[in-house]
Amino acid sequence: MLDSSQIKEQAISLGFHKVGIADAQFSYQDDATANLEKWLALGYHADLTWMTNSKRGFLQEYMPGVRSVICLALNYYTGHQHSTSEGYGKVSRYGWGRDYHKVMSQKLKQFSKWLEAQEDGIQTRFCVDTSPVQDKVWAQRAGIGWIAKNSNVITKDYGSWVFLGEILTNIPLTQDDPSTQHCGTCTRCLDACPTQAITAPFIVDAQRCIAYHTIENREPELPPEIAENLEGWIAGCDICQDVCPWNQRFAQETNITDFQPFPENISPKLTELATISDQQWEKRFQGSSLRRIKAWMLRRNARANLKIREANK
Ligand code: B12
Ligand code: SF4
Ligand code: SF4
Repeated sequence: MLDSSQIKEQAISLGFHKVGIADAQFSYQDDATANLEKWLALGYHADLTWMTNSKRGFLQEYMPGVRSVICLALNYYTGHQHSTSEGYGKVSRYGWGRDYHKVMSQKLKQFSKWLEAQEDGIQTRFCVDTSPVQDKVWAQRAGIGWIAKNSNVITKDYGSWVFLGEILTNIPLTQDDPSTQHCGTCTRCLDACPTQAITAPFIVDAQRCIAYHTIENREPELPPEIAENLEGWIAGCDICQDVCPWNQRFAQETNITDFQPFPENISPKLTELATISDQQWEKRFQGSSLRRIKAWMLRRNARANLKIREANK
């Protein structure tokens, strides 16, 4: 039988920064499924209707016969800092470099092929972000890190600057111990969130979150209570991670060159983005995860920042 340690060695040799294994049986109705249902009932998913896919709480529905979940993480921290200069916008770190879905999928695909070649009958399915799978919940169960009060998974080696993915497989494997929680009495992220989107420890309401509004909101204008509190963000928001003591102490520069920022993404000029044409956008964001923010949304986000800065002068 294939050994878990062989699998972990292969993951590290493919360039993953962390790997852990969870037993897929965890997916039967438990706290995480119940929490997801409560979160959805409160409407905290805003317009993200794909979050209601019933498979998300039941892994067996997504991959019948799944026995193990191999969880993987890629460190994306690059050491650059967000601009605080007047007239410049802020892009969250996840969006600085090449699209992480592409970078991680490529590695996951290679890993799956290797795994399937080890023994007859091994089946795999890989996921990163877009599948109806709770990436953070599985990462916590596999010992990668804990779901923190800001709702991100924090690792002891890299802080929360990690992207998460999984390989689901039909083979039984030795599982790791789940991570324990290390937020303690800290509340820095809750206190720092400018829109009070962390409604209680561990719970984020997307309707109040700047990341949701700058990336996912498809309305022509942002709600006033969000627009007034953008603080320069035009693509995502890193505030609740930047203030986290774990990130301040344990972030490490990544060795993945694809995650180094496209130079124009670190401190984009707000007036440039407010008038960016569809053609300019097409050229500028090739291969970037910021493509999810269409040209008109980027113009909207930049204009909202300029408007509030003008009003506050
Ligand atoms: C929907 C989504 C969003 C939404 C909602 C955020 C959220 N916290 O759910 C929005 C658009 C706002 C968002 C923003 C961001 N996202 Co996002 N997002 C997701 C997605 C697709 C699903 C997350 C999910 O399942 N949410 C549902 C809730 C219920 O789950 P949860 O937050 O894990 O909550 C758990 C507990 O906290 C608790 N709990 C939660 N609600 C409740 C309610 C009650 C009553 C109780 C008792 C308990 C409880 O139970 C849950 C399970 O046990 C995942 C990818 C994936 N497929 O998993 C990426 C993902 C979470 N996002 C990611 C990132 C990077 C971000 C941003 C940092 C991007 C940015 N810089 O702008 C921000 C962070 C905002 C924040 N503080 O959470 C990464 C996180 C990596 C990491 N280290 O954790 C993920 C994992 C993508 C990836 N594959 O790497 N995201
Ligand atoms: S990403 Fe920004 S708006 Fe969303 S919870 Fe964190 S600090 Fe609040
Ligand atoms: S800022 Fe404090 S409470 Fe928030 S995630 Fe970090 S350690 Fe946890």
